[in-house]
Amino acid sequence: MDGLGELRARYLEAVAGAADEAALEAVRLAALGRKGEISLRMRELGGMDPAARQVAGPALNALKDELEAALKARRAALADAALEERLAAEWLDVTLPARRRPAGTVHPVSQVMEEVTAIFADMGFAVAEGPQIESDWHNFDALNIPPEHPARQEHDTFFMARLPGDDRPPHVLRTHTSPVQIRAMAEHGAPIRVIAPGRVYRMDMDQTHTPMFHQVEGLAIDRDISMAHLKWVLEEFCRAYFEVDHVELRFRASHFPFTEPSAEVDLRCSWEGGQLKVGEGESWMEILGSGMVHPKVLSAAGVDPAEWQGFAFGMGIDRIAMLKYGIPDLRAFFESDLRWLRHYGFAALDMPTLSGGLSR
Ligand code: 2NM
Repeated sequence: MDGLGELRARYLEAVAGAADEAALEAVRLAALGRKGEISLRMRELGGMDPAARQVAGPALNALKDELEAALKARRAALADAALEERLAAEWLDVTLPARRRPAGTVHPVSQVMEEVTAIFADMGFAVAEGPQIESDWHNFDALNIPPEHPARQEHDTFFMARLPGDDRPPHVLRTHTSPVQIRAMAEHGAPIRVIAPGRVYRMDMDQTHTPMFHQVEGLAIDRDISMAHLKWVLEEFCRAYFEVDHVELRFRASHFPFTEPSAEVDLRCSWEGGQLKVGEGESWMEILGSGMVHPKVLSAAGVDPAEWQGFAFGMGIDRIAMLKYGIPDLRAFFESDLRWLRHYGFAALDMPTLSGGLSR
């Protein structure tokens, strides 16, 4: 039978060159399948004269056996290679730590700012930012604090130096983040829902005051925002922040130039054994100031008070950080003592979310 040598060389080469199982199966079908080249040759044996068949039959059978053996060997080699590749790719040292711990930690103030932001973001508040060196107008006048107002003295303001001959009011280190809300209203108009977290400055330094501290203020303006909305938002905030199911707030009438009416807000708590428990007990702890934004403040920010109204509130971040994380001394906050930071700091990369638990 002619051409068997060529046939053998061609198929053995095809088997050796098959890159995967599918290619190998295609080679098998082409040679030994029902309509395969070798199968067809075997079917032709019946029409040969006996002498020729005596030679061709065994030769074809031998070729078929050889090819089948080659296919089997190649199939095994491909399977071995695939397994080796998986073992190499999926190799894992289970003794390694899951994640290398960064040497630095997140400062409690940064942690609390992230927590507060996550809580208010969930209620639809965006974060607004503004300059720490503020104009006298944004920090005071726009907030219904005119030059002769006693609140100006109470704010213990840091003033920037003026050039000789410049008799405009000097810029100030912002004494609260309220000017940020003025800028946000002036820029975006109403309706608006923002919080303004950040650094503020007052010339004060004792056991409970540092000249730089942190505040977060909130603002919600729409056509029909009321004190009832304020109460719900603050309750929701306290529940989420202190990670308890129940809180009770007490609103005490107060006075701020930028809100009317104004209220200071206390949170029910107990201090048994020096340990703070929120939502139970007989003590009240003041946590923030709030009120309905004064019509003059809305006007100053370019929002028409005949059409819009809303609430605002402000609280100290450093203090609520101390409360939640049991930090006794405020002044240690800003000393950059590495031992203190390691003790009170939070794992970097562990960002607080409402779904994952704010502080774990
Ligand atoms: C407070 C208390 C009450 C306040 C007011 C405003 C603004 F800009 F909308 F008028 N921002 N924050 C506010 C109101 C702040 O802190 C104790």
